[in-house]
Amino acid sequence: MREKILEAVTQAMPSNRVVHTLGVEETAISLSKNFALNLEDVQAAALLHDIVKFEDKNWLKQQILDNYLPTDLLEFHVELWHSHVGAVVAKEQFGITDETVLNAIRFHTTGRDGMSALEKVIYVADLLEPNRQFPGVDFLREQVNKDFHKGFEECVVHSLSYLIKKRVPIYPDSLACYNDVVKGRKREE
Ligand code: DGI
Ligand code: FE
Ligand code: FE
Repeated sequence: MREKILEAVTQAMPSNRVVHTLGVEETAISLSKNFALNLEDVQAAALLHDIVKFEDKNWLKQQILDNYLPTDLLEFHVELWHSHVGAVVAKEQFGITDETVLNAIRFHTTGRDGMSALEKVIYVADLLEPNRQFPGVDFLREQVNKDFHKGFEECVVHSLSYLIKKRVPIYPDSLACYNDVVKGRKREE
């Protein structure tokens, strides 16, 4: 299964983004040691998370409409579309039926209220995989390695602060994710 997915990933994106995807896999596997997660689930979610990121904008839009995905996505930046459409493709083209894996793909860009352990692992791995470089990334890596829950909170705060600084509209799930973490809930089990 991993080989089949990896071949599709290689076809679907430029080589630097394949490197990003493999970095997410490696980081997600390492982070998953904080939880009792199934290795194949972690690999499938990590390798497929950006599977449609480089598809045409109109195709993505059509997938949102055809599959009854939340249409409010269309009022937000196109960057938010690939995660929801990616979950559909993971199910239809790769036969992934486990909702935990599909949700990790679906919510990897925004997060959401009440994220599962796998959702958090993929969200954090996407932000902190070894090829990511931005001011503060090493601090976030340290935090996550010291205490995953605290580190996850720092990652969410970083992402929201970045969006606010850029003054881009924030999707409701991103806000719900932020509110959830600052309320200090731990519902990943
Ligand atoms: O696909 P990747 O580049 O690996 O990373 P991603 O899927 O986490 O994020 C893609 C982009 O989406 C990233 O630049 C931040 C942006 N983003 C995340 N949440 C929101 C958002 N953009 C807007 N406008 N609103 C959001 O709520
Ligand atoms: Fe993504
Ligand atoms: Fe990614």
